[in-house]
Amino acid sequence: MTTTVGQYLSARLGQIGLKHHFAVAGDFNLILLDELLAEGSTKQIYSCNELNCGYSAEGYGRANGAAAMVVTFSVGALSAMNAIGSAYAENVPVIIVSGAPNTNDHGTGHLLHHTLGNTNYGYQAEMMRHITCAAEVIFSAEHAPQQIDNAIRTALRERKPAYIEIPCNLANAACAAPGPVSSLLSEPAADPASLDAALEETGRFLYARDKVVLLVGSRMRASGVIDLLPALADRMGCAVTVMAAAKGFFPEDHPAYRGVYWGEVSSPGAQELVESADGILCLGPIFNDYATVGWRATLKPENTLLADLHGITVNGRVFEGFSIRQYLEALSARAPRRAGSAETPRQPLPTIAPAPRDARLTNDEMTRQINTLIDGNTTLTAETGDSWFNAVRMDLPGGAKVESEMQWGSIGWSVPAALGGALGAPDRRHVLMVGDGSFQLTAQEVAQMVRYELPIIIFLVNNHGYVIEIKIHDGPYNYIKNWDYAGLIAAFNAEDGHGLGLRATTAGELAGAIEQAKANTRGPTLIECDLDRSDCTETLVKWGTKVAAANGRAPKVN
Ligand code: DPX
Repeated sequence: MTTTVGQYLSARLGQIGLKHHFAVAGDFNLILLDELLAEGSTKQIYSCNELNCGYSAEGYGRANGAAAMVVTFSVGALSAMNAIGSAYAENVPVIIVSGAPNTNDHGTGHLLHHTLGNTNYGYQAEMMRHITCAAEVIFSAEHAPQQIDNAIRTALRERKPAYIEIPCNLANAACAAPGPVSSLLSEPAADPASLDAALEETGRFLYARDKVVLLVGSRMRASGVIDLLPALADRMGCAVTVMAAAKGFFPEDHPAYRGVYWGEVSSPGAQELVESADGILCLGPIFNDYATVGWRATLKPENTLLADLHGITVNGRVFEGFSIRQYLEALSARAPRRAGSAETPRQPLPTIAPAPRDARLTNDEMTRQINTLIDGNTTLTAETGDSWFNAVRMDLPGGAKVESEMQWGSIGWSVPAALGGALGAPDRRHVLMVGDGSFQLTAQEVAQMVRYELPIIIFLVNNHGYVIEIKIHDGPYNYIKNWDYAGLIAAFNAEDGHGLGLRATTAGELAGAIEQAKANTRGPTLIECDLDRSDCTETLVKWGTKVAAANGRAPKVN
């Protein structure tokens, strides 16, 4: 039984649970795209450019566990690299497939279009190796199945992107047909001795502590066991905090929830709770400069148990040979009750009083109104900028999800990522908060939301510049050309779209626009929220000052 290389790939993508793949056409991938369409396990979704294609796949992978995208050689793939860097940094398994030169052109001295103008065509794979966990360059149909499987399996296990390069004359070449998918999806069994030793050491750590707190980090998204956390918290009886990048990873209406731990810009009470605890179970954290508020919020190693995707560090020892899923599943059945921290009650978030309808729109009022829109079935995507801080200060119902990109932090990510998220989780409401500066990078992807009739509600925060940068370090480079953001939607609709572009300058206009957005089910609604440039969250100002100080440290002189 045979198939073609392209159809083999297509079948595998369907078998791992994808319903869509993202693509931008180019002559090195056209036959591959034909093969994907012919096999038909996944629907082909088109992007305006390869950067957006990558971010869309990254957003889809967050919602759906994995994603795939197809680009053309060099001009496509090199554009996609920023997004693949994002998938790497944020632990999202995105399979990036690039069309490539005909096998007969390798090693012949033939000079090809879309290349650097020299005759070694291996450079793209070399570059991709740095930002993927597996990079497979296919040179024969015979070996393609194993190479495709290796890339997909590695991506799913490592929770990182993987690269597959398919020459344009091999996409429809015959190869063996795919068998059952089990080996790609199955997790290697845990090493029982190591897991048992890790649990014993965890027990020793926990029994020796009076005040234990769970601290949930953003790498838990990749663990696939976020849903296990409430049961673990119930068993241990302790308080739970989340890091800013993991906002929404623990139900905020759960009695154990105590808010976001983010050093000096934590939710009320969360900093004292975490920093006074003598046992902090850090689950999938990323302690970078932003998360530590410029290296100020660093936890004492002797007080922490660090559980990462493939092992734990506790009491000065490293245990590996199991996944965080296997560890947390076992811990949920064995963890001792450690209720000390639960005695500290949750401190309420500052409330924002509703503004009069004719009052000038403020950042507070905008955030208050967006917060009321979010129900337990909403995914809120928050772009880099003050949108992070606005998302973090929201009071969310259980079931609400937040997506942000705090490790990679590439502005423009959120527009395509929200599109991918909406395709990956079509039954949820999708809300996006994006600043004007970020929007200008990837704005054209709203046209694809129109095309695919995705009812994403976009809050375009027009605060007239790169406000987070203004707070970190001001200069003329932080001021941007204003656009008629709401007016763009008419252009994107053209003759057949159902997008809606609205503008709010008062509290009442915003409330009216949100009602219109809820009723618009056949396309995106972009609500341009006009704010003063000086109007931002207090936490951004406080955090920005500390991060600026960390950036500004003088070089060490020996
Ligand atoms: C930059 C950032 O308007 O949001 O809330 O006004 O800050 P705020 P905007 O979207 O502005 C974003 C801007 C310019 N960062 O303040 S965060 C530097 C940067 C980056 N990514 C890329 N280029 C530059 N983060 C791709």
